[in-house]
Amino acid sequence: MDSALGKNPTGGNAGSAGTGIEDFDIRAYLRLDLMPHFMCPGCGHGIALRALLWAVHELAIPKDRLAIVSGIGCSGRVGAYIDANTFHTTHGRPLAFATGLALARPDLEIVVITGDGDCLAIGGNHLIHACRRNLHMTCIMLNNEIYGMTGGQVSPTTAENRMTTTTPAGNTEPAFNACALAAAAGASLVGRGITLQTPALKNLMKEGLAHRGFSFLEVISDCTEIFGRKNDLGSSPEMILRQKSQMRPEYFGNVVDEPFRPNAMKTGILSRNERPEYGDAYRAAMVSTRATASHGHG
Ligand SMILES: Cc1ncc(C[n+]2csc(CCOP(=O)(O)OP(=O)(O)O)c2C)c(N)n1
Repeated sequence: MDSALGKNPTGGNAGSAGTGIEDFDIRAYLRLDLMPHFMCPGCGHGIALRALLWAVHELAIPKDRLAIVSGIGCSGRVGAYIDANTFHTTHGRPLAFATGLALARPDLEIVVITGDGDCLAIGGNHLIHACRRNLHMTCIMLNNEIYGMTGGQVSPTTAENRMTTTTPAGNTEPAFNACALAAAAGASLVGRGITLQTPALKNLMKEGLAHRGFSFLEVISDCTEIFGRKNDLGSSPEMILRQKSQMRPEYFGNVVDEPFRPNAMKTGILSRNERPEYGDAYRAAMVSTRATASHGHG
């Protein structure tokens, strides 16, 4: 897993690495032998990948302790480019794989990379139970409002009236608010970021990684080539600036309305609910059961 650049800025020891943008070289965290990557020009998933690896760099998480679990989709494919322990699993099931991994290897920092289809459609059941259990992991859902990899079918986050391959007359289904869903299901940290603000997104990911328990982070990530084209949203710079028109950065205050632009979607940490981590509780219960059993047998 050593970097193709021949240096590993994470150093294998937390605290020994540099932690500024000036010494962050994303190439040291990527599998360069897999380049060129498969993402379309303007795809937000690449920006989200950069923010994640920047967060990993600043937290000095050793590559050997980092496990990336991803599902199927353009979002799922992103994980494979990371030079760490990576599992490219089945559609909708990365949280199920990650659950087993987190219980067997509590020493790992587990990051699940999933898409809005992967996480909320076929994988919706796994999401609500992962939120309920509160195992220590960070689930990053890249929301591009569409099934990108399979050619642009409608997803649970596609806004009403939007054009997709399967909604040629416009989408008539209401969209899920993934963050509200995760919070209601019990996720102990919930946040949302946009790819337009990469440093803020990196900071959000740092908070998610540092939080002990299940962190759910939604990243608004543009699909320029399919969703953008089908909905006449313009070039990738136009699309990414559109994020700004709908969302107000946390530092302007999520509560202020006038005269700022409409705050259709809040960003930053949306909810935090500190409670016992499932793996800790499970291991403690096993230890006390074993102690009782061995005591009982003399
Ligand atoms: C069991 C199963 N059903 C369907 C598929 C086809 N499939 C692959 S990716 C995908 C949708 C991915 O969409 P999303 O999670 O939003 O990710 P994106 O590609 O947009 O990043 C589907 C339906 C599959 N691989 N496996």
